[in-house]
Amino acid sequence: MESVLNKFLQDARFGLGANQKTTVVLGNEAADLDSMASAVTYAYFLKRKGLAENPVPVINIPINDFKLRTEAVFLFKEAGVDPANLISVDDVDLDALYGKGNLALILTDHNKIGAHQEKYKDAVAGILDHHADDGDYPAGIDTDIRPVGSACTLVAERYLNTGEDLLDDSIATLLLGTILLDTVNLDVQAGRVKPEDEKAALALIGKKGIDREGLFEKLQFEKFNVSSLGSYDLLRKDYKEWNLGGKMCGIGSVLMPVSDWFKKDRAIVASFEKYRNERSLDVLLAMNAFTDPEFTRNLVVYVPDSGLRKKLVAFLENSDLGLERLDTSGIKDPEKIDAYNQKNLGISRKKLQPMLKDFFD
Ligand SMILES: [Mn+2]
Repeated sequence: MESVLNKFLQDARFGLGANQKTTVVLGNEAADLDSMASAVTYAYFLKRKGLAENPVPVINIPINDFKLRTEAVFLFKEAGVDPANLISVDDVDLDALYGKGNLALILTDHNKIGAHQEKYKDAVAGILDHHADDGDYPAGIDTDIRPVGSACTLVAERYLNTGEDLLDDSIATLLLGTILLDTVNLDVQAGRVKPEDEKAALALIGKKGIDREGLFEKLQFEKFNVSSLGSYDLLRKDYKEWNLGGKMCGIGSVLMPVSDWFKKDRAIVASFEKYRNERSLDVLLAMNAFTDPEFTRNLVVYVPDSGLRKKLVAFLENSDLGLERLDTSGIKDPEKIDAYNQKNLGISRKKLQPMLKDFFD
């Protein structure tokens, strides 16, 4: 499938400049699939319908972070869109556009502009969203804020109502895939789906003959498929850090067995050191969780300071975590890192953090 969206995105990028009116269609700062797919498909709709001046869809994260959203990488490719064509917030000079009075913003998948973009608030000209209405936008603008399961449902309705001629396989795949993922395949038990989502999704399936179950299963799989990511990206995909009693402590949550990770990256100690050094951490942990076939947790502890390492390891080994040492002999510099199977499955990052705080205090 070669998508019409590629040419649209290339033209939009080519036409970027501060001296012409630009309608930036912007998803939220978490930039999940819904934010990205709704911005791209809605901007294209506005363009083809002549409903906005020079609409440009913008992904609200650095483009380097796009690959961490593995389900989005999959769905855009499945829809025939080359991810290299996507326009990120780093590609657009919002300050310059705003400064020249040439910026109009249409928000999708959020209705309160992100903290970093608050200075452009009075440029918000339209909103398409399914979150609770904060009412924090200019009065009198065009909004459609309804509590449906996916912002893509609101976009799909527009195509189905007044733009069916524009609804090709690519756009239908992006919209349907996102609606299915957001509503857990329209499952009422999951509590996300609303009648509007079901109506839009079934209309897309009926018109385009898309394999609903196949698409949903692939999306669910790809969401948790981190095999394409290197150690650096695995660590940062779902990462949190804290200052605990004066020590900087970071914990990455990684959806992969430590044994697989060691096989994938034999220089994993160097990867941990690079990540730790960049963030000036004293302690870098990885909490690995996976189902194989039973739910399992592993823990990796990396502390370069040998005195601190000795104390922390003793604390963790004597805690309720239920740690069993894992073999590190297959990797480079195995003596510099500690890896465990964590038998107490009830201790997640949320629970480990206060335990560490007590230790460092
Ligand atoms: Mn959403």
